[in-house]
Amino acid sequence: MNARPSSWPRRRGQVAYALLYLLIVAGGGAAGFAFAPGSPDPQERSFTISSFQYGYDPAVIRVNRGDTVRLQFASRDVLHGFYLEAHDLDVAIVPMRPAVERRRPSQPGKREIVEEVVFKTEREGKFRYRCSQTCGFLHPFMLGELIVEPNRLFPSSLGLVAGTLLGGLAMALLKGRKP
Ligand SMILES: [Cu+2]
Repeated sequence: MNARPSSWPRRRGQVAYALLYLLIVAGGGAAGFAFAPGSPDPQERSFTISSFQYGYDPAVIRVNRGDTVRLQFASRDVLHGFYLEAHDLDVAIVPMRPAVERRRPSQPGKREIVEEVVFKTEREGKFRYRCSQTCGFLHPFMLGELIVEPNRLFPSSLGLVAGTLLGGLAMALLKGRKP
């Protein structure tokens, strides 16, 4: 009746260690999630995109998924364009004029004059923007990037990494204490 395999207590100890380890890792992830900087709520973000030969300022826009993005445009020199990948958005920017001509590539021929372009970020990822008006020699290199980050996922993964390290450290210490 009392025929437990001799490895049983040791194995139970290993299971306890594994559970403790998982707990620490999960705790790190949860802490990263809870202490994520900034508001988890979608925000309204405004940018003025200044275009010039041959680039954009800012060249990189970072927002979170769910944010409402308001874009205004300016040109410092000649006629430029702003074509944003995957957003059905193409804008013609005339120098010295705050209003731009907005086109939707999905609806050719339809144009509207607007003071700003507003959209909600629904997909995370990197979306390039580029000039759509031939503006000179280096026009093809006139590029920028809209980066839509997932809300709070990044801090959570940092927490997971920290938890994994802490867990490993705790395991090493516990093992070291055993005879
Ligand atoms: Cu250009």
